[in-house]
Amino acid sequence: MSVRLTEPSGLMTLRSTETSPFGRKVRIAIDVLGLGARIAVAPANTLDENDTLRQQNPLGKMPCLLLPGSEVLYDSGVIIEYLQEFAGTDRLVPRQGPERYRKLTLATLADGITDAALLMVYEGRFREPGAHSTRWLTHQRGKMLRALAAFEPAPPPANVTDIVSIGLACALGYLDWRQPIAWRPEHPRLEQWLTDFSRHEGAFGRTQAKS
Ligand SMILES: N[C@@H](CCC(=O)N[C@@H](CS)C(=O)NCC(=O)O)C(=O)O
Repeated sequence: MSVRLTEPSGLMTLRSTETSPFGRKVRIAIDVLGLGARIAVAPANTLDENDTLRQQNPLGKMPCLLLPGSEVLYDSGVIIEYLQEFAGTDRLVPRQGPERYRKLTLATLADGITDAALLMVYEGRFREPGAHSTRWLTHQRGKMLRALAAFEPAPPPANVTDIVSIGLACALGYLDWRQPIAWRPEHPRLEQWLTDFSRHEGAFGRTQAKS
C-alpha cells in the first residue's frame, strides 16, 4: 500500500459515529491539528453487513480514514499518526526516541480501558438476557481497574494534548457515558485530571456526542 502523505486537494473521509470512543480520539486529533476542513465525517453502522465499512476495514471496526483515491487507514492510533504527519507536526506522538515508545505504551494502556469497556457493553448487546457471562465481565473489569490504578497515582500532564491524554480522556468519557463501572469514587486524581484536561483542551468538549 502506498500512502500519499501530502494529498494536495482531495477531501478525506472519517468513518465514525459521534459516540465511538476510538472515533472521538481521531476527531479530537482532527480538531487539534486544524484539519476539520480537509476531512468529512460519515457515520458507520458496525452491525449492518451492508455498510461499506466492512469493505473499507475487513475487521468492520471504526474509525477508518478513507484517503482520496482508494486507500484506507485504521486503527485510531495509525490514523492519528498519519494526520499529524499530514499536518507536518509531531505534537501528538513523538516521531522517535524513548519518549515515543513510552507514550505509545501509555496510549495502549488507555485504549485498553476502552477496549475492555466496549467488550462489557457488547456482552450486554450480543448475548440474550440471562446468558451474560459474569466471569467474562469480571475479567474485563479487572483490566479496566488495573489500568485505572496504574494511571491514578500519576496521571499525565493535564495541560498537554497528545496521544496519551487523548486516549485517556476518551476512555474516561466512555466510562462516564456507558457506566460499565463507577470509576470516579476510587480515582480522585484521575477525576481531577479529566476536569483539568477538559479545561485545557477545548476539543474534548467539542467532540462530546450530542445524544
Ligand atoms: N483498536 C481500534 C479499536 C476500534 C474499535 O473497537 N471500534 C469499535 C467502535 S468504538 C468498533 O468498531 N466495534 C465494532 C466491532 O468490534 O465489531 C482503534 O483504535 O481504532
